[in-house]
Amino acid sequence: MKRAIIHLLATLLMIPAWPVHAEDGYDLWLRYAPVTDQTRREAVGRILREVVVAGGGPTMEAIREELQRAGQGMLGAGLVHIVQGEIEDVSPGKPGLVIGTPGQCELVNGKAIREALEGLGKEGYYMGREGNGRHGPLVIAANEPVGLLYGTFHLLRELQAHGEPRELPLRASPDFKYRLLNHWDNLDRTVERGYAGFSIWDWHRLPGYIHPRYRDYARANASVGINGSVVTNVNANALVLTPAYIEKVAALAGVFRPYGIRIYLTARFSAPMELDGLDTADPLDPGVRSWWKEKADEIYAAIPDFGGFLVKANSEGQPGPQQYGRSHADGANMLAGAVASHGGIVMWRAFVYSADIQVDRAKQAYDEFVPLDGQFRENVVIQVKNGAIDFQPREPFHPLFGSMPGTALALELQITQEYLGQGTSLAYLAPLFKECLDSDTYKPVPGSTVARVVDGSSGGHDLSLLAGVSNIGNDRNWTGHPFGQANWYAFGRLGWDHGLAPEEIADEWIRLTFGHDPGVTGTVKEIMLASREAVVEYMTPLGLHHIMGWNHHYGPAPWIDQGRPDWTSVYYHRADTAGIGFDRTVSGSNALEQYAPEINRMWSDPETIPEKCLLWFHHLSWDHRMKSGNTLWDELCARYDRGVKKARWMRDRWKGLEGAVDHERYTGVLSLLEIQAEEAAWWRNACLRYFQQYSRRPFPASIEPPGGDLEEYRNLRFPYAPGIRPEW
Ligand code: BDP
Repeated sequence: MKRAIIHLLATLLMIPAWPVHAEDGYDLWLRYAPVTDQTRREAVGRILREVVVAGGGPTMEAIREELQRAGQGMLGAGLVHIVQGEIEDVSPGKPGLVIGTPGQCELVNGKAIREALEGLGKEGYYMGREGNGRHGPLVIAANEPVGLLYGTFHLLRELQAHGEPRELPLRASPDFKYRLLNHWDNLDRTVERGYAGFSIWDWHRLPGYIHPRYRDYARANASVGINGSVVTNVNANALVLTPAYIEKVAALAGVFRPYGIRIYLTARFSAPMELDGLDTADPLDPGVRSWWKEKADEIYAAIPDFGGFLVKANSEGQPGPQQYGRSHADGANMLAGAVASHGGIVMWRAFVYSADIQVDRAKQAYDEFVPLDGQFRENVVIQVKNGAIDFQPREPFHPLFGSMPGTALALELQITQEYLGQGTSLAYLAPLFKECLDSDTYKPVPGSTVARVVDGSSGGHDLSLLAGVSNIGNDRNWTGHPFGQANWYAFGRLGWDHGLAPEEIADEWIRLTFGHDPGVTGTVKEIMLASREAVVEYMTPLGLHHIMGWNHHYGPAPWIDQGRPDWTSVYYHRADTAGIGFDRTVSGSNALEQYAPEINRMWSDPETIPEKCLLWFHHLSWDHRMKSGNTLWDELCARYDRGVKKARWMRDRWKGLEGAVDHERYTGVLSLLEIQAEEAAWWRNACLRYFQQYSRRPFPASIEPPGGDLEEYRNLRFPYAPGIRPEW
């Protein structure tokens, strides 16, 4: 009966009574769910019912389409009227929203709006009421159509999350010029470190078949401000540079273009040899140089707005200039020369280390790159991971930030959860991203945060870039774990505005994804905000790092002591009967000298270093006294145990949402949280039992005694774990 009444009401109001399709996550944060609250509905209706989108072209078309889709979803079919043209074309009455550039639209061509657009560049936008009054139509103005697209998505986000734009008038422009997803997708559709199925790029059927997903991918990215996509793995395959693949890439670029997204490729350094039989890939060889120049010309002929190349060279077995006695600068500059006249860039990765060099792995990138500062061409950016080891659950910021003032440095974050529970764990990563962005490098002066080094404001170069290793695959919900979507979302939002707080981003995402029920939003937010720290605690508390499973990186394996030393776990935790941790002070590897003196001083002292990074930099006795009064051993136990309890708490909090969240997502997330709680206990038990062999101390009575059998844990094998690198 109740259902019948709702249905009747919904028909009268012309809104669907329940989603036409199940909440399978495909729509991401662009669900445009029916607005049922009457006041909100009226507010949204006032804006979206009559809209003028001035001017034509593919981006304007995309804007119209999005508004149509949004209006239809939020208000109901047939209730939105979107016209292309000028204000007079709207009938009857006044439009609620006018969108245009000064060149396209009389209404936004006034002095005030033109002034407001100054300094906003190509991508920025202005949003306000006409004449700044309270009742005039809402206006979105920008210098270029792509700015209008961003403004439109901003408005739609506000309407979905809050029913109205909260801040008017508003001027916005992005903090980083390039905001790129890096897909580690292979041409055979496997995804390195991918936990959401196979690659979304259906290379075999491209260019003829354009999967509808490509467009939705572009929409989703544009909606959070992402403006570029590197579609291939950094462990690159030269084949993507052949004519057949260039045609496929061009087809994707065509889908992305209206959404302001440029396409980029990874360049395999040895491609001239592999594809055309050159006998060298030496970057100073004239034949090699013209090969790349011609290759770039060929790509640009097919894709005029091609973004450029991302390169992993002389790292983990990838070819590079050092094979020919040349430097990273020689290699990067050669490629940069090939794309420069087309406006392209080269992103050269600083993720380099070698087992043959007897130097702490954490120091190697700095040692190799700092001497090259100032030698890179203007269209080169050095892409640096957030930390000096490898995307661990917690890392101190990379010492390269602030140390190369003459070079543009990009920040590379990992959205895919290779080291944070992969496809089974809820770990909201905005706090991790922010922790790095907000870290003060003290170089050249206090206040030079990583964000300011990267956005160029503390160094003054304009090539600024934020990269995120994508967590997207062809799973119906894009990211495998439904909460993985929040990390994609947060990455985009921070790329646009690195001042946003993780709480704010979570709040937005939850409203867009689960609606406005305060019981739901509050609980989900609490879970999300606790999640990353929970993962750190049950995996690698107090600055431990790199103690995960071999190759697949799934689960704990602090016992790994065979194979390449810098890929073992014992290399990093250094547990022995005397204590635990990696001494990176002056008495050890002295990695601390790569940081500013202020930091070096503070972190060199176990009493003044933040405890969260303690064992990253110090080897301390098991009886070392912690701030809590505990010994180090007891504290380690307490943290591992707390992490497990937090994971269970997350699961239990979620259980409280039964009935308040749709059944499909409720049960799906619950099963994953059950798995996560079990995995948390696995981590704690395996690590504490392993370390106890060295600490030779009992588990404190305050923790749940770690169960399990160390031998059994050691013998677990996961030969087909997703995302694995089969050749390792
Ligand atoms: C490591 C991954 C490996 C990547 C490498 C990279 O395990 O699969 O190829 O990073 O960033 O964390 O190049």
